[in-house]
Amino acid sequence: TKQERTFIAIKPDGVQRGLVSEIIGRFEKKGYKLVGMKMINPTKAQAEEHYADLSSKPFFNGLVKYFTSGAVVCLVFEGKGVIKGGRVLVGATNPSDANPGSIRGDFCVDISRNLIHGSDGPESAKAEISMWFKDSEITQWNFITPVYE
Ligand code: DAT
Ligand code: MG
Repeated sequence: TKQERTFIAIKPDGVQRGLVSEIIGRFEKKGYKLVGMKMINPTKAQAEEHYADLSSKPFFNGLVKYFTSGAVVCLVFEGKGVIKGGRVLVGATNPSDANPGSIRGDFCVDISRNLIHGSDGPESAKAEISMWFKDSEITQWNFITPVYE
């Protein structure tokens, strides 16, 4: 059966604070399968498209500026329940509400510097993966001993 996929991005503050391996490691150790990974400098147009749903918000310009302020690591993880489970690893949008043990709960304090993006549902996951990755950039590989059926 085809496994669910989600789009995760480590935002510029995550890269600059040396949290790339910590963040990828949490997803890997949970048992999600890394099938896409690249580092980019997002353009303003990409940031605006990625956050298009929020274009009417007062924080939109600041959000786009933040997202384009440095290198971002784009990731695709695959696995059972990975969209919802990935959001649990990420934690609440506002780091003040994020539980300890979550990435935002453990490593940040400011909603406008919250380290990481994770798709919030099946539609956004599909749209975000196809926005940030070409099909040829998703790499197929198999577990010899599956961590789930
Ligand atoms: P999430 O990233 O948890 O999916 P979201 O999709 O509602 O949250 O918003 C996208 C990003 O926008 C979020 O990670 C940080 C920023 N943001 C959201 N609400 C904000 C607010 N009230 N003030 C400043 N930035 C905000
Ligand atoms: Mg969101």
